[in-house]
Amino acid sequence: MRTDVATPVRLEDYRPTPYAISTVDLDIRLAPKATKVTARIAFSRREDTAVGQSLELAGDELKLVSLSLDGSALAADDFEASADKLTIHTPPADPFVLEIVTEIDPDANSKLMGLYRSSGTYCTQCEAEGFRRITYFLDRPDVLAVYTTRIEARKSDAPILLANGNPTEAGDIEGTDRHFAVWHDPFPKPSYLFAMVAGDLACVTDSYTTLLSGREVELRIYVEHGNEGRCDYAMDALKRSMRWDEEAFGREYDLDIFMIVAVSDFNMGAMENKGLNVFNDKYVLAKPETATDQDYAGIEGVIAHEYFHNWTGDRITCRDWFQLCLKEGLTVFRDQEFSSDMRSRAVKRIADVRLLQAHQFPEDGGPLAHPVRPTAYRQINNFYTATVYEKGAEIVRMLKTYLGDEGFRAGMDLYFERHDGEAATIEDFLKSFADATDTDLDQFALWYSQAGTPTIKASENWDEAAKTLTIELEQSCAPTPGQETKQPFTMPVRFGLIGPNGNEMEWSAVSGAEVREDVIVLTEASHKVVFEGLSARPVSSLLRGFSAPVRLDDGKSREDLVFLARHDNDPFNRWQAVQTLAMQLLKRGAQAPTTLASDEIQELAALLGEVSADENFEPALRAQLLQLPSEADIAREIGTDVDPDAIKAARKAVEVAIAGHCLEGFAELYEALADEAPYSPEAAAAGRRALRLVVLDYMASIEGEASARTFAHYNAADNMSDRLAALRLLVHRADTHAQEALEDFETRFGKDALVMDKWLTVQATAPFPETLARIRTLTAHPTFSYSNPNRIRALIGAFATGNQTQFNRADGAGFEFVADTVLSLDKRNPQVAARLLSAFRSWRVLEPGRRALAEAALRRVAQSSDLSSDVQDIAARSLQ
Ligand code: B3K
Ligand code: ZN
Repeated sequence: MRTDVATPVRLEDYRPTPYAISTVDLDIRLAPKATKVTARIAFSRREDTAVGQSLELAGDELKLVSLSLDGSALAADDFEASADKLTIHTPPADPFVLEIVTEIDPDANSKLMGLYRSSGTYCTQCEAEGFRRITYFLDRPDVLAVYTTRIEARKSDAPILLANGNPTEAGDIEGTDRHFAVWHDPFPKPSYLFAMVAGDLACVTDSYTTLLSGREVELRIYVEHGNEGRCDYAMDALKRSMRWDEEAFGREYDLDIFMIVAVSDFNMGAMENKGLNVFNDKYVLAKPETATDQDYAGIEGVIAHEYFHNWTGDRITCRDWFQLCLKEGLTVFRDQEFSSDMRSRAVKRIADVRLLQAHQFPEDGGPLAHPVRPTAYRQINNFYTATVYEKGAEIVRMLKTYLGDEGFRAGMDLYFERHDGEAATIEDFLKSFADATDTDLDQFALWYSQAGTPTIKASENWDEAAKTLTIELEQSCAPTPGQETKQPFTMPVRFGLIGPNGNEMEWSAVSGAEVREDVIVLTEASHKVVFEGLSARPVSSLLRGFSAPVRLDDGKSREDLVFLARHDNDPFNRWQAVQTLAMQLLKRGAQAPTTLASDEIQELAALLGEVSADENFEPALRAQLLQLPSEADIAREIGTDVDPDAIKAARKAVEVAIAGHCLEGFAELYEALADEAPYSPEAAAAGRRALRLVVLDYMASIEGEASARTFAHYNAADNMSDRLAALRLLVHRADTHAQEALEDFETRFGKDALVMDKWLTVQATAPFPETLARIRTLTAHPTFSYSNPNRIRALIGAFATGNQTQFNRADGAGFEFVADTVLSLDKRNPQVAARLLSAFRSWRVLEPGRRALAEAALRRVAQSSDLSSDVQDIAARSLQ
């Protein structure tokens, strides 16, 4: 085991830096292997800093070329420099300028942090700690400064030179083949928001005039030459985002220009650098033949997310990395709301909850659980998690549910007013809401500090004589690493009571908890909420819209669930009722297959048949209602001694039975939904396609039904949603046409790496023992490369997170393969390696044989020498 484990950074140790920085002037002379960076940094001693206190600047793999202070070179004993630190022993008492010259090698930067090259384009990624790979700096989010950036490069290498802010100067350097550009960003920002890009890129332009003050903003999207025709949707999404932020939050854009650059090698989705967002090209490029409806929705969401960071992240940033959810949870909430307004709110909510349950619940229930605002970390890169992002967004949503629309808006307005231009904390955020609405949010704040998914256990008692309904609601939360006991949370439970005729019921009085309109506010471990004056026994609908990120165990009878599935006017809870009915069957099918009675399956099938044909629901919602819980969902619900093969068999049996029961209706629906109109990515058309594909999926589960129709669907497709869905069905059902379709796909799209990622994923997620060997073969395919994060995620990431039976193979070969990949990848790109290793996060829920094999693979990783702190941290915490 590694012994030089990094000491953790702790929230309680936070102190401001002894020196502040007012301005940073960068002069970057680009060359592929030896880029020279001159940083002139203006420091000033803070009032309470003793004169002469040393100044420590962070570095990472840096080479210092020269150093001077106020224009004079420093004597050798005035400072100490290593690759990861520069110390100035006794800085002056008065403000001073330090000029640091470093030399860096963008070509050798395989970590994709700091300045690197992607397909020849120079680009940067500085969040969280990448700026220190460019120059020595106080590289932390609470040091805000005004940046001016001059970039110089050979014209032929990099005709385009970009940085944050507005362009101020550009020109040729006479007598040379070089040119330069200067950019000035007037908004003080932390170093993690610094960015520069240089390369030979194509540019798509547009403009946006702000609603609030009529300012014209130039919009530019930069892509590799040849991709100009794939930017329309991203540009449209950007303009819609800019408008929506003005309308929904009163936030206007602030620079003269907003730029997006799409690069092909990127560790995550995108980055919100001030005025110069850098994107993984997957979230920019789209045309119907190459992008699925899900891709379009992803582009819309990520473009919006990064744009919204301009206010929640850039104008108001985080005091320290513990406050990451301050910008991420809030910005996810904002992008979710944007997409809800652009598309169907109900469908978006279901999709978001599905995502939360699929990614955040397992994290919160396993060894990697951590509070939304953690209190210690060894490697901050490992805290860009579903908990910080998705649960962080749920907390903001709860705040809105609890305080109401007006109270929420008043709190947001006060937050922007008070903290614009600052590096803030969760306390600052909550205080804005508390002050704006005169509400005590101390108990609510526990959502940020207590990890784990709470459970609400609900039980009901109907008193026919008194006509009262008593709902007992008990909350609890299981221990998580470092947190044995939990205090009760404030939980807003949105609800309704549904009468026998399907209508909402009124009551004359309610007691036992605070009830704000249709929200019961839980504050104690247990409440007995009594509704009086009801005309008949209602069926309760609790946690409407998933109003709190909890597990609800309300023990509803099958009869009541079927009633809710038919009558609840909350679309989310309708979906939830169907899911619960299906989950009960699937769980039992996996654990005790012989107890599954066919009449139970028939009941579910009848309900789904009814739902699929109900014209009152939009097609996208019907598609969600028809989709059975995934194998991973079932594993999560079972929670112990999980056998993925048994789950797969049970799911398949239920699916086939439903398909058999509904075959005629499904076939009719499939025909009726065929779209004659040309492809449109807009929500209504996407919804029809989604429903048609769910129905095709069911039909394809029946032996003999599948083949011809699915292959015809593949061949007739005029868009990627249809083509890819059909390809997946053929491959995942080992259809006779599978190989032919795979070859056809490769012939059509072999040169388009983003599309070939889909081809890799389809093969990596095929539920067969041969899959592992195929993946090994595919690692040698020309489209695959260990240096590109998208390729790794598409092939190996998809296998580890999306192939339940094969990653968790009973012989342990899946675990060994992923462990081997993590170890070799760690040397090249630790962030991507650590992310891949977190696929082991639920290893403890497996049955004993698989559990032992997963543990052995994890231990082998943990005990390897020369691990990055990223991988070391995930391995150690996974085993705790
Ligand atoms: N803020 C970036 C994520 C940076 C991740 C650094 N390891 C993208 C986003 O959430 O918008
Ligand atoms: Zn973000």
